[in-house]
Amino acid sequence: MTPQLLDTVLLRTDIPELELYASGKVRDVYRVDNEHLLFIATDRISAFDYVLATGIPNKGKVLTQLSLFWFDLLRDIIPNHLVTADVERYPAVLHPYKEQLRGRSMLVVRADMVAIECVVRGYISGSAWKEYKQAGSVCGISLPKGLRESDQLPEPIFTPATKALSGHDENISFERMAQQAGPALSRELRDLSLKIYQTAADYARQRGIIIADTKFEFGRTAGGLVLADEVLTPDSSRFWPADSYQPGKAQDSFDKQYVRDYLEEIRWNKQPPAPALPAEVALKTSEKYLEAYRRLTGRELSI
Ligand code: PZK
Repeated sequence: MTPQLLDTVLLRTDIPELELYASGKVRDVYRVDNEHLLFIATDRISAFDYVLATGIPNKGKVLTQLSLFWFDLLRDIIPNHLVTADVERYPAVLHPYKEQLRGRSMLVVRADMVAIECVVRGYISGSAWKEYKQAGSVCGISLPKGLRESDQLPEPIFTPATKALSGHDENISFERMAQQAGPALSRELRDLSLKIYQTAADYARQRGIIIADTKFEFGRTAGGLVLADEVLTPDSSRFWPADSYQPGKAQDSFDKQYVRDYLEEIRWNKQPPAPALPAEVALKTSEKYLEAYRRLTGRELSI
C-alpha cells in the first residue's frame, strides 16, 4: 500500500525533545533553538469557535503549502520568516519526525512579533459588517452609506486588531495602533498589508476565488521586517467562490460550508465538547481545501 493511501490525519503533535512555544486551534509551534522555530499545521478544524473532534485529511498540508506558494509569489514585496520546508534540511533532532512533518511544517526564523493583527478587507463581512451597521464606520474608517452585507468596498481598507483576553480579536483604529506600535512602523505595516492583499486578491480573483479579507502577522528579525505566521490561507482569510458571490447576505465559506451546514443540521448547541463529523463531511471538506490549493497554485498538493 502506498503512503498516499495510508496518509494519516494529524490531530496532535508531540516532540518531547522540543519546548512547545505556542499553540493555537490548528497550529503548534516548537522552539528549535534560540533563532529558529518549527511551525506545524495539524489537520484540526474549528467551527463556531471550537476545535472539532474530527480532523480534515490534508488540511495541514494545504495550509502549509499554500503559505509557501504565497511567500514565494510575494517575495519581491516583503521578505518572510521561512528558512526551509524541506524536512531533509531540518536539524537532526527532527529527523525521527520527518514523515509526520513532511509537507505540513516550516522551519522559520524566530522574530520579535508585532502584537497587532494586520487585517485587510476588500469586502464587508463578519465583525466589520456588525460595526458598519451600528456605527457606519469600521475601525474609525467611515464608509459609504447603503452598503449591503458582503459588498465589495470602494477600496480595500486596513482594519488592525489586537488579541483580547477573550481570545477574540478586538478591532482598533489606526491611531490606536500608532500609539501602541509607533506611527512609522504602523504606516509601514498598513502600506505593506494593503499591497500584499491587493496583489494576492487580484491573483486569486482571476482563479475564481474572492479573498474577502485576510490577516497578516509581521515580525522583526536582525534582517528587518518579515511576513510571519501562515499567509492567505482559508484559516487566516475569508475565501468565497466567485461564481456564487451574491452580495446582500452572508456568503458560503469556500472551505467550511459542509461543516457548518452539518453542525446546524444536528443542532449542536455550540458548547463543548464539539462533535465529530461524519466521514463524508470530512472528506467533502478535504476536497474543498484541495480545490482551493489547486485553483490558486495550478498544482497538485504534494502529499
Ligand atoms: C509566533 N505566533 C502565532 C500562535 C501558531 C502561531 N517567526 C515567529 N517568531 C516568533 N514567534 C512567532 C513566529 C511566527 N510565525 C507566531 N506565535 C508566535 C501563533 C499559536 C499557534 F501556530
